[in-house]
Amino acid sequence: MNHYPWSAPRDIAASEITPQDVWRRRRDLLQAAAAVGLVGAMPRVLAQSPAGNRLPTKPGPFSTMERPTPRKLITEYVNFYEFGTGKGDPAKNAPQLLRTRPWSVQVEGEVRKPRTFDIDDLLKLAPLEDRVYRLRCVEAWSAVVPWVGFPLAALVRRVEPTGNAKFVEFTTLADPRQMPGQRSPVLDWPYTEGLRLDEAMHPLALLAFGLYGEVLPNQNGAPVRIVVPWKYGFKSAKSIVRIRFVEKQPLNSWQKSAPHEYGFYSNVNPAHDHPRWSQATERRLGEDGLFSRRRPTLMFNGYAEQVASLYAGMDLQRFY
Ligand SMILES: Nc1nc2c(c(=O)[nH]1)N[C@H]1C(S)=C(S)[C@@H](COP(=O)(O)O)O[C@H]1N2
Ligand SMILES: [Mo]
Repeated sequence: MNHYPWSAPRDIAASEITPQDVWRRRRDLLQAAAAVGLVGAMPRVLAQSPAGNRLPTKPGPFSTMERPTPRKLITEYVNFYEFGTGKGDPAKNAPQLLRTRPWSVQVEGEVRKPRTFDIDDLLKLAPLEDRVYRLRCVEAWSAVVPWVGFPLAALVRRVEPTGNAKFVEFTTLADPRQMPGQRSPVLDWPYTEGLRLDEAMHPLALLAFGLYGEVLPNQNGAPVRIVVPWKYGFKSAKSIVRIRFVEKQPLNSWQKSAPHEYGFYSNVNPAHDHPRWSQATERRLGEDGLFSRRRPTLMFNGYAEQVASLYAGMDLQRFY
């Protein structure tokens, strides 16, 4: 069903329509594209992606058939305020400053089996999948990113939430020595984000370890981040060290810094403007230029078919 006057590119569970060999070919194409991205990039980017950074993956469901944004743009036009507020700052700073091993992720709170995962154990918790998702920043730009990860639900099930677990809070590393952005109070550090438990369990929500078939570049949230494709990019916390199951709706960093601008849900909603700008359209990274058209922003970033039922009966103007 299409709720919008324009014809939306519909996401189809690719596993439903593409046999394995088509998937394989598509993945090979992605890998070739990644290689081209590397060839065209600076040596610094090459250094970030030595051979051996490849992750073993299998094709996952739900991928968009849209063309992925070039790797160079995905890795060099980035928001990661821990490394500076400029779009180029994270690519400049994070590769040298962030140490991603050893790394552990503490899973705690309202769960029967709390556990601290070493990152390399966490990586092995479920098979890694290729999933190409759109990413929509609240700043009205978007990208198509070939992520590598597995459903967040796999981790949630492993720790067995109790009946009191209603929300999940994600926390990014706090270390001003590695993260120079944390030396200024641009946000209330550490960066935190939250999801309702059923949102976290949705099969689209991803725990991501890589992109373009390789280990995540530091600036994109290494060694592990959240990806929630139907919400604005900022819901997808990077470089996380803690996942906590709680009963009360947690505050997130953006709500704390500007409560009238950012709510808890932060679903992509073209009908709900940011107080300072419209959310009706977006610019796709890589499509800049004199004649490039802005794209209409789609409800739930184009994932309405999969996620709208999570919000049935809710006033999405109020719960933004
Ligand atoms: N810890 C942390 N996570 C973060 C951010 C941040 O500043 N710090 N920025 C968010 C925003 S605003 C966006 S749009 C996405 C961007 O992810 P990408 O740059 O890897 O595409 O990361 C999100 N996760
Ligand atoms: Mo963003």
